[in-house]
Amino acid sequence: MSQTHFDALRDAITSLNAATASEVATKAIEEGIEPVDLITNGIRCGLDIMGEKFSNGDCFLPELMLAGRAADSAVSIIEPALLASGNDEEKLGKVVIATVKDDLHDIGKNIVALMLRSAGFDVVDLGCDKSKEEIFAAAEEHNADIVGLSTLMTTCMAVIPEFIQLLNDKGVRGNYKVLVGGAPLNPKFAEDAGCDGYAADASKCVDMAKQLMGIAA
Ligand code: B12
Repeated sequence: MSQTHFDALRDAITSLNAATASEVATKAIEEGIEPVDLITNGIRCGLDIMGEKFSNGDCFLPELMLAGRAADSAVSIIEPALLASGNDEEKLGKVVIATVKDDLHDIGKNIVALMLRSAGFDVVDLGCDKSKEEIFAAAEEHNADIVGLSTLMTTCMAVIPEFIQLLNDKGVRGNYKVLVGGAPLNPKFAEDAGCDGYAADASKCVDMAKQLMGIAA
């Protein structure tokens, strides 16, 4: 029963146990549970609970780090299954993706990159803590169709309108579609910042990226 796997994965993350998270993910994949559902209903639930505890002062940075590691270990088990179930024939477009400057949160961005690859996009993942200048240079170098920006920190959100401004200043705004996501963002923020799209999770990001490329989702 898939709910049992989701709950077990969530609990492995909230109990900070990377080995159990890997075991549960392995078993679930062997039993044919959808990789995307494991991410949404297991991993993300566990990390949301940890975020809530952190906000309430019921856990601290070391616990968040261990929960992040447990999530990473489950994602690394799920990754091959997700890629194997995807489209590796047709390239739908090139995406340069990064977490913005001063933000080290990369679990969600990595999942987004993975899902885009699985859908058939060519993805250049720059990692985290990347300045608008570094992201712009990579977009130019790789001739990107889409630039994906991620942030989980309210203090880092300003990089997004600044990046759009940089594209305008360079006279290349029309060359790129800018797609953004991460917990503190929302469609209004994205629109006000001058972005082309916002997505709340990795599946919606794939749909939005296809839409931006003029491909039916
Ligand atoms: C794990 C975690 C950490 C780990 C990160 C490990 C890692 N490698 O990423 C560590 C321990 C390093 C960490 C550190 C800190 N953290 Co932290 N962290 C979290 C936590 C618990 C989970 C984040 C996560 O991975 N979620 C799971 C993934 C799957 O979800 P996601 O990231 O939202 O991604 C999905 C969508 O948003 C979307 N998406 C994401 N990116 C993109 C990009 C695009 C283009 C698109 C379209 C979509 C998209 O799709 C993803 C997949 O579906 C959150 C709480 C929370 N509920 O989010 C706090 C949280 C983000 N952290 C927080 C804080 C405060 C910190 C610290 C400042 C703590 C401190 N005192 O030092 C530091 C900051 C370090 C830094 N400079 O970045 C706050 C941020 C508050 C705020 N709004 O600014 C949160 C919200 C906790 C809280 N409730 O207070 N953290």
